[in-house]
Amino acid sequence: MNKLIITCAISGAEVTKEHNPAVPYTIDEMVREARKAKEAGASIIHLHVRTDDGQPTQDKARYKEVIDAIKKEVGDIIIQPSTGGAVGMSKEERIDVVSLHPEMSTLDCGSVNFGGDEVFINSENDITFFAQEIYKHGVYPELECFGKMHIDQVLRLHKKGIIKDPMHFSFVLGVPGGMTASERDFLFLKESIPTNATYSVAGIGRFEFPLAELAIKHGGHVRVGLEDNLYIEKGVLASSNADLVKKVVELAKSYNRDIASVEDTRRILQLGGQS
Ligand code: KMH
Ligand code: ZN
Repeated sequence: MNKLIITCAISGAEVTKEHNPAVPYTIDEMVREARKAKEAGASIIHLHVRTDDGQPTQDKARYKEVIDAIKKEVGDIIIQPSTGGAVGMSKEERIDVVSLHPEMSTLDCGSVNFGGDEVFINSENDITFFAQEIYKHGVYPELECFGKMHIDQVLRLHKKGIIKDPMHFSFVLGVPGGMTASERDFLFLKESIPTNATYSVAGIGRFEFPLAELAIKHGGHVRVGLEDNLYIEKGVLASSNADLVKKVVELAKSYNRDIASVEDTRRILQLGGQS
């Protein structure tokens, strides 16, 4: 089977140290978590930044400081800043980071309820705006889909030439208010994307490892991290992002899947190869 790409979502915008003390806020903490995740097997770091007291921010200068520090201290690793930010941020605020020309970024492909009154808004015009800015800056988007209708949205924008090949999807499942993460859901999404596209999965909370296992079994790729899940097993907090990555590496071994290096990941995703 093809090698397994592991993305680690080290920080997120919603989880805090009150949820799990390992959630990184400061630059040193971000570097620590990125380094340990890479050593454990991650080749992509999905990144949200925070102020030192933990507030989510899309401040470009903060992103630059964190990205530069990770590159200096961790070495070669693909950094994928979020253009999702936190619920309620403006699209101008969210997109600013792509002018730093990161190798990848996320592109959120539709709106989704986040529980209670929270709605993560991505209208069709927003997605078009984000896609145009992302490609203009030579960045490779990971297409975040919280359900089947977001895949349909991607395919419509692909037809119009707004979203380009190669397409790499991320199925983010198990968000309260989004699509669940059963095997049936997973297979439905996997079969809904073009055969020449790649995909990764991100299971939220208790869905993280069951969904990872499905992707490993079916030749897909996996994202784990404290952004998505705080626990290494029921009731036991992960002591770092690396714990979660290591658990995926063990699962991959049981399915005879080797782990993709940073260079393997660039090749598999055709990074830098947008048409
Ligand atoms: N924090 C969520 C509102 C992304 O990174 O692109 C959005 C999110 C998706 O996490
Ligand atoms: Zn994110």
